Amino acid sequence: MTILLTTGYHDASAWRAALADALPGREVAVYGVDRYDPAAIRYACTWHPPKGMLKVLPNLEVIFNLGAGVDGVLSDPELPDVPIVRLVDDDLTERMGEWVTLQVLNHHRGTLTYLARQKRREWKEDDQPAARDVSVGLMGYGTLAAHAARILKAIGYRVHGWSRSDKPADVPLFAGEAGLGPFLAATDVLVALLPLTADTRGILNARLFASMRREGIGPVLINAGRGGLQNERDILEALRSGALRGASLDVFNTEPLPPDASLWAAPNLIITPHCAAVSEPGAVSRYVAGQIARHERGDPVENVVDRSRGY
Ligand code: NDP
Ligand code: OXD
Repeated sequence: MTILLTTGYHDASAWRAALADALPGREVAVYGVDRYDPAAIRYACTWHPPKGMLKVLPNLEVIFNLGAGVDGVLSDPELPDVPIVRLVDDDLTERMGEWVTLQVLNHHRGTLTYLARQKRREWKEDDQPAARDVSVGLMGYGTLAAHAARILKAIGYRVHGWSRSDKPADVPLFAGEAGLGPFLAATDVLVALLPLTADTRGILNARLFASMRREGIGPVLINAGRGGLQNERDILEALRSGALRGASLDVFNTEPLPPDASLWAAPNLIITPHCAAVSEPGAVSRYVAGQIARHERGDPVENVVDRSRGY
C-alpha cells in the first residue's frame, strides 16, 4: 500500500521523511518524482494537487489536505468521491495565534511608525489607547480564530466574531449576512480567517472597509485567510487615502507576490510570505497517521470537508 504525496511549490523531501516516520512500513511515493502503481494508492496527502491527479486512483480511500484551507484541492473539478480530511492541529492553531496577536499588537502599538522614526533618529511618542478600548473582529470564527480570540482577550482587547452560522462561542458572535453590518460597525481591527469559497471571494473590498468603525486606531485590516478574499487594488487605494489606517497581509491573489506588485510599497502595510501558520511536516504526519489508524479500525475520519459549503 502506497501513500501518494504532492506538496505544491514546497519541497517534498521533509514531508516524505516525516510521513515515513509516522507511518512505518508504508511506502510514500512523491507525485512527479517516483514511479507508482495507481491501483496501490489508498491515501493521498496533498497540497494543491495537479488537476486530474486523484481521479485516476481506483482504490483511493481518503484524501488528506496538508493545510487547513481546502480551496486548492477543491479546485480540481474531477475529484473522486472519497472523504477529504482537512488539517486541524494544535501546532498549526498555535502558530496562527502567534501571528494574529503579533499583527494586532503591531498596529495597536505603532511598530511601523516607531521603526520609521528610529531610522530618522527621532524621539517622539504618540498617544495610544488601552487594549480594552480597541475592538478586534474575527471574520470567520472557526478553529483558528477561536484560539486567537482567547489570546487577544487575555491581553485585554474587546473581541467579537462573525461566522456563517449561529453557534455557541466564548465571544459575542454575529452570524450570516444579517450579522455582517453590525459586526463591521463594531470593529476597529478586522482579522480575516475565512476559507476561500464562492461566498467569500472578494469580500475584503472598499465597501467593507467603509463599513468599519472609524474611531481610535482603526480601521485596520489583517488577512491570513486567503488572497482570493481580498481586492488588492481596493486595499492599496484605501491605504493611500487613509480609508485603512494599516494592514497586515500574509496571503495574496498571486503567490509568491511578484516583485513588481504595487502592494510592496503601500504605506502602513506589513507583508509576510504566507507563513502565518505553516504546516509542520512532523505534526501533520502524526495527525495523518492518527486519522489512518481510525479509518483502518472502522471509525470515521475526522474534520471531513463539506463539499457543498466549500470548507
Ligand atoms: P474553520 O473551518 O474552522 O473556520 C472557518 C470559519 O469561517 C467558520 O467560522 C465558518 O462559519 C466561517 N465561514 C465560512 N464561510 C463563511 C461565510 N460565507 N460567511 C461567514 N462566515 C463564514 O477554518 P480554520 O479556522 O481552521 O481556518 C480558516 C482559514 O484560514 C482556512 O480556510 C485557510 O484559508 C486559512 N489558513 C491560512 C493559513 C496561513 O498560514 N495563512 C494557515 C492555515 C489556515 P461556521 O462556523 O458557521 O461554519
Ligand atoms: C493552510 C495554509 O490552509 O497554510 O493551512 O494556508
